[in-house]
Amino acid sequence: MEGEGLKCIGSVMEFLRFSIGASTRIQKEKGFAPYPQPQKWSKNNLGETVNATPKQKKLISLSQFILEEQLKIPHASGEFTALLSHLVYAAKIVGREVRKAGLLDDILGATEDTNVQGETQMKLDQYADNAFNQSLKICGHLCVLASEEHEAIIPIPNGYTIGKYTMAIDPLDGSSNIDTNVSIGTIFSIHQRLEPNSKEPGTEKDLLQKGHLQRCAGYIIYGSSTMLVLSTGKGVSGFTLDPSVGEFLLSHPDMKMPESGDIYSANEGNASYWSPEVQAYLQKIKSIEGGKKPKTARYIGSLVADFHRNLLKGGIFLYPNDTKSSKYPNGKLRLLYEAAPMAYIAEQAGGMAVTVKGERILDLTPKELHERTTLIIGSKKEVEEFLTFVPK
Ligand code: AHM
Ligand code: MG
Repeated sequence: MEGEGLKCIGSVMEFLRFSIGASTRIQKEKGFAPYPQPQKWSKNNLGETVNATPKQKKLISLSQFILEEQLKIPHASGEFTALLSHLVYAAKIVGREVRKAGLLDDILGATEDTNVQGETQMKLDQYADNAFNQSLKICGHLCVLASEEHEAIIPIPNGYTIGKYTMAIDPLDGSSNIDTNVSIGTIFSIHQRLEPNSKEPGTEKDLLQKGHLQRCAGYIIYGSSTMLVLSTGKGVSGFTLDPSVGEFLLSHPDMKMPESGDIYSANEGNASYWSPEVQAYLQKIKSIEGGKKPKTARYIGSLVADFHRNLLKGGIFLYPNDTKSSKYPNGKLRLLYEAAPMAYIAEQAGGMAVTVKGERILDLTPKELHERTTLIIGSKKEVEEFLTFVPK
């Protein structure tokens, strides 16, 4: 028995020796080695000997990035940095649920509730709304909160610190795509309250400020990876969630939207209900007259995903008003927590965002929390071309 055991250990050792030897041979043949290689040295243009081993990309986490940004602002209190970390915490929780949605019984599908706009609430809509609310309203840095899912403002609960910022949020944008594993997102907009030193609860007035006064705006896209794109008014940065460390890492520094682009995104099923000007514009960009190349249509139906693609590739997104239903005489998208934050990102990345009448989105003052607007947003040259169709 003992002899058998030893024989068995012997063959395992032999097998391991063979496998390691074989894998080392294969790796050598393929040009890479199983163990760290000795450092390579070369001469730089000053004739000095330097380490020529390829550098690992410097990975900056969102927290490091925000802290470094904060250091550039004299007397910054760190309040804003802390606020973002509460937002990001909730985003990670929502991202985690979105990732495993198909595996859970109680997360996909519609609830029996409708939101303030009479739209059916999906279970994941409600889940995301709760996650952001729970994390944000007690974080001590907000004086008031607004969400697409709540008719009225969400006050800070009694006993919790009242901060100097306001936040308006669409917890889960692109609801119609939730059940079909298509990219969805979260959009947020942060303003400083009107009286920054006040310790009184914030009001609706604090929220209803022009888009260009936003202190920060951004979105999280739950796509093939989870990404956070934000701007604090000094350009746009994109962070990708590394699930292995649970951190958003700077993957897209200083994002710029191409000046022009070949993509147009609109729900063209509504085209017959659009104004003659919008129809004429669409005709023009699809025209092949004089050998012109028509633009390419790409429409996901999640603003975050449609916008994100256009931010990277260049193009134009249109959600004009239509006469299809009396529900949306001024367009479907909400000014405060959809159009304005996206417009802020677009402009910070070099793009533009206007209404069908040609007004700059960031100049509009929302009159109510859930006010709707038309939205034409994208690469500068594309939006400028659209503007040539707007009646003077
Ligand atoms: P939601 O906030 O209820 O999800 O609605 C907003 C969404 C946007 O993400 C998207 O651009 C638009 O509605 C799509 O609308 P439609 O289905 O009419 O094309
Ligand atoms: Mg939405």
